[in-house]
Amino acid sequence: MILVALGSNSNGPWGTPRDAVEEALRRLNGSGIKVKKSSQLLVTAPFGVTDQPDFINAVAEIDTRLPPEDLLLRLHVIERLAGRQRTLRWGPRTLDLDLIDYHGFIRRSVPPLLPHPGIAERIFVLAPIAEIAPQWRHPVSKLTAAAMLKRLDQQGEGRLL
Ligand code: PH2
Ligand code: MG
Ligand code: MG
Repeated sequence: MILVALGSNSNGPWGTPRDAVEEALRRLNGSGIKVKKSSQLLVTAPFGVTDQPDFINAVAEIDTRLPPEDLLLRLHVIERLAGRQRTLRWGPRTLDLDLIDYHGFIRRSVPPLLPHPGIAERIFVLAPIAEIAPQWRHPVSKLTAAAMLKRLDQQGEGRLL
């Protein structure tokens, strides 16, 4: 299973954050990539740098024979088309597309790091995965998204708005 997380919290050439995430889902589909399933769009409180607007987040399950490096390049092209400027780490962005899992590959050497290193802390990634792929398990911990969400709750982390 291949999972991509989508996020946006500022207006760009495609409109509002909601518009950007919807347009990104449309653009992901095609030339060798197929969106099999996508989650609801969620409004989420900013994580990390909290002094920025709320995000719209979603996760999509895709199908492709592109290797992870090529897939990452394709994600970056869509981010650029959406007006993404690489400025502040964790700062406001018109579109962020993160490769979360690629068939359970584990790789900590070169980008894309797999699975995405931030999954366990991020409700806005785990909740959509629990929605569209309840059977999914984290490639390292082997926990489902629901189990990982439960852990986060126990740590008193934030919640969806
Ligand atoms: N992305 C970040 C930093 N913080 N917070 C939320 N709620 N959603 C995001 O997608 C997000 C974030 C860096 O990519
Ligand atoms: Mg991100
Ligand atoms: Mg990113």
